[in-house]
Parts: sequence; structure tokens; C-alpha cells
Amino acid sequence: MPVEINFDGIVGPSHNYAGLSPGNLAATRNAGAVSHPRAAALQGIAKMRANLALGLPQGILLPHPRPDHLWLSALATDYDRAPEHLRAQSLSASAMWAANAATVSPAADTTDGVCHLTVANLLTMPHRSHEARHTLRQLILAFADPSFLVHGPVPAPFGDEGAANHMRLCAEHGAPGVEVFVYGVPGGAFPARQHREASEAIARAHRLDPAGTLFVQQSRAAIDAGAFHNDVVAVANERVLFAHEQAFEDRDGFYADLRRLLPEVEIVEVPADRVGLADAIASYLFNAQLVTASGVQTLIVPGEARDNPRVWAWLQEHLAGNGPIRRVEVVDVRESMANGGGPACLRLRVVADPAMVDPRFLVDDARLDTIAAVVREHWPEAIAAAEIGDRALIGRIERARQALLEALDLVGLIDT
Ligand code: SUG
Repeated sequence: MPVEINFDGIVGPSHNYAGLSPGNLAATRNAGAVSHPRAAALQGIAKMRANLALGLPQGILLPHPRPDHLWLSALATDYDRAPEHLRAQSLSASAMWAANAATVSPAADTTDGVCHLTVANLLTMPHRSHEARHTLRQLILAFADPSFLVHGPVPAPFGDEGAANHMRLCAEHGAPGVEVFVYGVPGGAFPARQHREASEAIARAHRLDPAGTLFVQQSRAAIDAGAFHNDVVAVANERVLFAHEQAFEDRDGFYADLRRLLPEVEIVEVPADRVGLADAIASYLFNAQLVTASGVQTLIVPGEARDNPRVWAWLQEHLAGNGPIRRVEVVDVRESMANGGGPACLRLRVVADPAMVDPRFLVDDARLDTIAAVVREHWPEAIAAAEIGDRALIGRIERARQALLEALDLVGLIDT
């Protein structure tokens, strides 16, 4: 039976705040702050443990080699000689946000009965533009079984940021679903990172039925307010769409199409006069993991959502009423949040039979213990902006990742 598996990106040892993502207000605001890679990775592990405790299968994706020497060498430089901005871009731990690793169409949605994955090109932000090669290597290993087909990234200039701009609505995970691709239109205050052209290419590659596929424009207001990905203002799980009133440019048209294609859909909309876009984005209410845990629609929100009185009041009211979301769980991922990555950013959803996935990419509590032990021993406790060029720190970061690959029997994950 296919089930939904959440693959979380393990927070890499180079996690730092270099303010590399314009339009991502948290990342920009925290530029230059001291990061805590060890605490960040342990927070991610605790989130995975909480998901296991809810009875959910859990997978992992590994940190990428950082600094990315191959990328620097393609730019005709190396870490010691590179200008400061290239150093920071080559060192970013941004691969932790696995929702940007790929777009996934489960077998139930595709006309060839194969689960398709397309690696995101992430070309809008230089520090993320070199993730695709390493993501592709991991996905080819993890999903080597012929029931999967892993595609390379969509070519430039069409920007693609993966599952963060993709939603799937269905009666239940294993049933055929309506796939919704959300794209942005350039011209606003911040970059529109997902291009419609890229989404359309992915839908074709995944052999989706055009009649059950929607392309929906993200609202300009949302991007301008700092929703640099759609998953900052909307999330879907099975028959439930949970969205901010201002998430989509043509909200009524989108809802009508969705109701036509999936009559049982339940749309839970948060009105702007209860939670404004600014509160939604600062609290990451919608960057929650909406999961079905023992049959109960459960929303896994970051602590910042509980700290915001308007957001928390709305959630309590929803729980007290008859809405479809019946349970709210709170997780602490504040190190990731400070770079604009909430609970949903940290995971890539794949609906598949876990027996078909390379077991080295699946975790239980014992394997998480192994990962946590490596993190405690090897991950730097803190990184200050001034240390970015420090050779000793770089050596430590490289050894830390190597230790993790050895512990997980993944040394074959070569870096070229
Ligand atoms: O692409 N932050 C990431 C956050 C990604 C969140 N993912 C989802 N919404 N699915 C980004 O903006 C900041 C890195 C820095 O500035 O060092 C960063 O890349």
C-alpha cells in the first residue's frame, strides 16, 4: 500500500545566516546573526521523532558537500580566493529545505503508473542554484526502484523551486489526485521564483492527465508580503486545502476548478481580517505539515505560530468548531525558521510503498539516535558571520558531513 513518507533534510554543519535570499524576510532580517548548526540539526531530528511518534513513516535527505568546491571551480575560483559573496553562496546549508528538492507525482496520478520526481533547478537564488546536482545523486540512489522515475532539472531560464509550489488533493493518499502547480508572475517587489513554464514542463514529464492538473497564479500581494514560496501561505493534505484568503491571484476561479475536479474537497480559508498576510508569514501558520495521523488531520506548526496571539486564537477557534483539522502539534525549529524555513520547508513528501525506497534513506528512532550522536560530536555549536572564511571551520564542516555519511553507510554518495 502506498503511504505518504516525509523525507526531511538533515540540517547541515554549515548552517549559517548570510542573508542570501531577497524576498525571504526572515533570512534578510537575520543576516549576520550567529547560527547554531548543532542545535538546528537536533531540532530537525526532534521534529522527525515527533512524526514517528504520530505513526508516520519518516525518511531523510543528506546535507550536501559544503563548501561546494565543484561550483567554485566552475566559476574559476576556489574557497580561499573567492570573493566573500561566492564563499557564502558555496557554503549555504540551504539543501535542508527538502520541500525545494523536487516535485513529486505519485503513481496514482500518472498515466504510466510510475512515481515521477523532478529535481528542482532553484536557479533564482545563486546559493541554491548548485543544489540540483547533489539532489539528483541522492534521489537516484533513494528511488532506484523501477517504480520511480527521477528526472533531472528543468533547463534555464525557467525557475523551478520544487514541491514548495505544488499541492496535491485527493480522497486519500493512494487515490488519484488533482495536482496543483502554483507559479508567480515577475514584476513585483521580490523575485517570483516559480515560473509557469517550468511547472508545465514538469506536468508533461510526469505524464499527468491535463484534465486533472491545475496551474494557479500565486497572488502578487503574497509574494510582495514575503511569501517567496506558495507553501508559506497554503498547504494541502488529502481532501483538505488550508490557505490564506490572499494566497492566490484568482481565488474564486481556483476554488471553483478544485471543487469541480474533487467534489469532496474541504477548503479551510483563514480570512485576512483575522490573520493578515504579515502575521501569516511571520508565524508560518501555513508552513505547517498537514498530515493524516491515525486518520486525524493534524497540523504540525512551528512554535512561532503559538507565539502569535491572532494566529493561535484562530487555530483554537477552528479546533473548537467542526473544521476538518482536528489536532495541532507544535514543534521547535527556530534555527531553520530564522532563515525562513518552517516545518513544511524541511520535508519532501513522497507517496509510495516504503519497501521500494533504499532503506538507508528511511529512519526509525534507532537510526535517529545514530544521526544525533554524529551531530553532537561533529556539528559546530555556533557560526558567526566573521568565521565564514575560517579554514579550521571549513575543515570541521567537511569532516562532520563525512562522519554522517559513514554512520549511515552512504559514503558512496560521491561529491562529483
Ligand atoms: O530558499 N532560505 C530558504 C528557505 C526555503 C524555505 N522553503 C520553503 N518555503 N519550502 C530560501 O529562501 C536562506 C539562506 C541564507 O540566507 O543563508 C535561504 O536560502
